[in-house]
Amino acid sequence: MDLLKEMANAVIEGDEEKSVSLAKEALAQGLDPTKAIEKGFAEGMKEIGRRFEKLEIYLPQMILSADAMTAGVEIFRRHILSKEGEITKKTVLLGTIQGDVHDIGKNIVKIMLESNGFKVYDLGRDVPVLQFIEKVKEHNPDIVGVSALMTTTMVYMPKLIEGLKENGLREKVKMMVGGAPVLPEWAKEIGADGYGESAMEAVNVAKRLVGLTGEGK
Ligand code: HCB
Repeated sequence: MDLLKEMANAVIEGDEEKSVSLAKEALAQGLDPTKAIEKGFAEGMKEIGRRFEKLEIYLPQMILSADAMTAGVEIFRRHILSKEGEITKKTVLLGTIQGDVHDIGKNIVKIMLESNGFKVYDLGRDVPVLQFIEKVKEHNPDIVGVSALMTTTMVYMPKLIEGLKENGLREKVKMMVGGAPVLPEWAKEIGADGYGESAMEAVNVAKRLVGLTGEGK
């Protein structure tokens, strides 16, 4: 079986040990970490999402899969950060929005931003709108990157934008949004400056927003 498929299966089976050893094998084979995460582990996680939706699996299995993916991604994180490139001095305040504990995607975005020279202030998950606003005042970032994985929590994104406006901060920062249920049209509708479908796209968008390249939606 090809390695990427094996990685997806390790996540589907919730096999943390296997995820870790396959991540190490992928690095030994010289596989690009971004590709390995997106085409390997993340594909397994998509399948878990489908099975959960069809009630073929339940929460405990989803937790095991999440743990397996997190453990595998950690191997890549250590590898990527050990080769950190040039620092851009641009900063991103990153977090998963209020009411939402999904942070696997946000953590991947963080790794990719850091490995592309951004300094990231990671607020974690289930971050209240008010805390985002306070942290913008404290860190004065170039970009606020927000993640939401649920239709019930993505509604806090426009509330955050409103809150930034009310505090006179909206013009000072760029807003980037993402997460599985977030679509580019919706990002536009709520007045975000950028949308990332994947972590790599988020990096391109972030670069565009701070004037480093011309790419990204
Ligand atoms: Co969760 N869950 N879950 N879950 N979960 C989802 C999200 C559902 C869609 C599953 C389903 O029903 N089909 C669903 C949400 C439905 C909705 O929209 N309302 C759901 C539900 C309902 C729940 C609970 C409520 C279940 C329950 O308790 N009954 C509960 C939520 C509790 C809460 O948040 N208050 C829950 C819990 C969990 C865990 C804890 C078991 C686990 C999360 C572990 C963790 O994150 N530490 C989990 C997981 C793993 C999932 C699925 C299976 C996978 C999510 C994931 O990690 N994807 C998900 C199914 C799905 O999404 N299809 C399911 C992989 C990452 C890599 O993709 O999209 O997050 P990503 O990130 C990408 C991309 O979007 C982009 O870059 C990333 C990398 O390429 N990106 C950004 C992400 N953020 C960005 C920000 C930017 O600014 C830019 C780009």
